[in-house]
Amino acid sequence: MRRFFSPDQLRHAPAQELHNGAFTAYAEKPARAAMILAAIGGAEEPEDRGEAPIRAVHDADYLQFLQDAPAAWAAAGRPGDALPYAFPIVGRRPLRLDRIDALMGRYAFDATTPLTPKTWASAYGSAQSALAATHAVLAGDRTAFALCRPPGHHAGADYFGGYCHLNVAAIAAQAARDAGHERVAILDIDYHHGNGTQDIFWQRSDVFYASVHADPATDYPFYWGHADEIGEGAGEGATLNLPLPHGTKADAFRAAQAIALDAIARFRATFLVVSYGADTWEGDPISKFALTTPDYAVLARDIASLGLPTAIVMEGGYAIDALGANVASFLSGF
Ligand code: SP5
Ligand code: ZN
Repeated sequence: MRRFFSPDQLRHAPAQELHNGAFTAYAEKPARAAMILAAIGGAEEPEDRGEAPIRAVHDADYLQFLQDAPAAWAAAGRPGDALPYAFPIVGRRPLRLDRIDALMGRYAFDATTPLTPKTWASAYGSAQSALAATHAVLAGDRTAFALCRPPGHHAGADYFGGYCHLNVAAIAAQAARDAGHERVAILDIDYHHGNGTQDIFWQRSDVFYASVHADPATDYPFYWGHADEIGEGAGEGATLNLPLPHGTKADAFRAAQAIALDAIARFRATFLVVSYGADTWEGDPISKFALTTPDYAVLARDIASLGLPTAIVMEGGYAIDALGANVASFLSGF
């Protein structure tokens, strides 16, 4: 299987994140990618396909903000990484504001995801890796893997958060649509619900979004991913949420994934994007499921049995020492 990764993806390295009211080490660190690369035997550098396929998913003003915000933060005299602290939840309307703190709150949905001067280069490289894997599959490969880091599934068309800036799964799915696949599915098996991916395709009938994740009643991102969220308008029925409780092991996870795969088959998708997170692993430091390393090969075989051309993009997974083995196990099942 071809694998893609750009060295630019190592450059985003925030010092700290706000976690439960205190600053702790940033969990989504560059070493994650290094560990995966070592375990899968390296990766090819993606071709640069430019901003157009990113603009097909994200708003132009948001992309400009991601590129400009770190310099504006520094110009305001701030020494560290950029973090928001005020959000337009009440009385939201399209104001044109210039102060960096107003912009940070406008484009962030949480305060866990610092921006640095290198963030754009890394997020851009992550998107190019997703596009390279997608195009490898469009050109005839059965599957391809994009080592996306930073991850993407919490980022919406005009917002960042949850360690995500550009929604690499959505960019991949849209690229498959634009290449002629009329019905595309995204299977999201990261521990967390992919709120950004869901929002991007919420009202669309051409991209099916199915997610197996920790119940948002107990877990981040809380406000999305409940079982009654099924899409709206033309998109009604094209979103499927399968929340699971703390302690979930392979059998229950596999059964939920089977429901998602069955729905994807009934949707008659001709192209599949998998958002793969290894944060469902039993030893993950920020999660509470109990999958084992060999379980990922079983899940992958079930996905492969759909028989669809499949682009796999990396999402979360924070147990650094086990991350390489978990990803290698998953890829071995295809
Ligand atoms: C892509 C993905 O898996 N994003 C997960 C975002 C979860 N953010 C909320 C939990 C924050 C936990 N912070 C742990 C800090 C350890 N130093
Ligand atoms: Zn996650």
